[in-house]
Amino acid sequence: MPESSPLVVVLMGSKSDWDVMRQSADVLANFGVPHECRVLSAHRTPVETGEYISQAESRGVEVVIAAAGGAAHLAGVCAAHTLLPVLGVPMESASLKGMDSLLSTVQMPAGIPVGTLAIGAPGARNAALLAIAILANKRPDLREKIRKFRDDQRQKILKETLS
Ligand code: RP5
Repeated sequence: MPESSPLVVVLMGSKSDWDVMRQSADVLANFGVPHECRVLSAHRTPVETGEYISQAESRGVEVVIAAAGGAAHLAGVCAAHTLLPVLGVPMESASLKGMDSLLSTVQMPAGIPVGTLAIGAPGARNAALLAIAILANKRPDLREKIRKFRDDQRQKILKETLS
């Protein structure tokens, strides 16, 4: 996967988020979408986060995925620094099971939207699928891949047997 011209960036507040967020990367890779994964924190690297996200559009990036846990401000800070669509993934936290992350990510003030996905792994996978759906608006090949993905998923469910 070429890392030089990513269409999607997958950011996370800590390397401790990577076990979950690699699922976003895996989905993007399966669809053949060039992407870049980085650890950047709204709190621990605020200046670098602002610089990185401010330059994303000029690098050809079209969608930002941002995951964080606890006082999860990364997606909101990214949205404040770019006109690109930002998809937020709340990470499950030890103390509050991700409810803190969910509320911190979803409760954006009107005017600066973050499209917030589910807590944890389902959110990681769906953020990638939603990013792909956004890209697919102008890429018929990607739309066909989504159609095949949905059909494969449907067939798998229909073939399930219970013993
Ligand atoms: C957030 O704090 C990260 O996104 C992570 O989910 C959480 C804990 O980070 P670590 O203390 O594990 O680095 O910024």
